[in-house]
Amino acid sequence: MIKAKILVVGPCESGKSVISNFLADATETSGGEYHPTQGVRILEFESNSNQIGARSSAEVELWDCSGDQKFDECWPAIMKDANGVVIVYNPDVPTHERELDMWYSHFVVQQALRETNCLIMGHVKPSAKNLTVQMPSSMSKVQHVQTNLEEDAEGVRRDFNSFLAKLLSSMSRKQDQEELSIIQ
Ligand SMILES: Nc1nc2c(ncn2[C@@H]2O[C@H](COP(=O)(O)OP(=O)(O)O)[C@@H](O)[C@H]2O)c(=O)[nH]1
Ligand SMILES: [Mg+2]
Repeated sequence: MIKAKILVVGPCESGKSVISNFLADATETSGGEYHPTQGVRILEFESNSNQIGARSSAEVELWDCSGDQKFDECWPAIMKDANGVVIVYNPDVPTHERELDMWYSHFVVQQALRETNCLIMGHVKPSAKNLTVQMPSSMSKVQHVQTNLEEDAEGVRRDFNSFLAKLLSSMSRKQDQEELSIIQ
């Protein structure tokens, strides 16, 4: 089975750990209190979702990273061999908007990943007021979804699965090309 390493990055307290737990079906034990992630947490799960016309059965490794930039020394190790990146931010926090470019440039552009290997989640918490954020022009081609676990949890899973399906098909195309180039 194909294995995908997907990083979940973005500003502190945007909801990266909550979303990662939800996608991996891990039980939430924090009881609403905020526990900042130290460095990185790795969640593994198998995905068998049925996206039309695309293969999406895979082993997924979600790397739920800390939003604290004091861990930036670990970033090269974390990024090694990553296939995809999910950037989570809170549209209600103005500083998050300014941070987006930094996360995108470090984790996507500098890793030579393509726009299609990245998904941006504007994660809406129950108290949210501001829901629309203008993406920096450098990220205008990246898929941007709004996630709301309280009101539409299955929508979050659907968005992630359709991103995963696209990611897997691009990974298997790349694998086929590499195999072909070995034979030739
Ligand atoms: N009620 C509710 N709380 C949330 C939601 N998403 C995040 N939170 C809370 O926001 C805080 C930060 O979330 P967390 O996932 O730990 O942020 P991270 O720093 O990006 O990993 C935590 O206290 C969560 O309980 C949500 O969808 N609903
Ligand atoms: Mg966290």
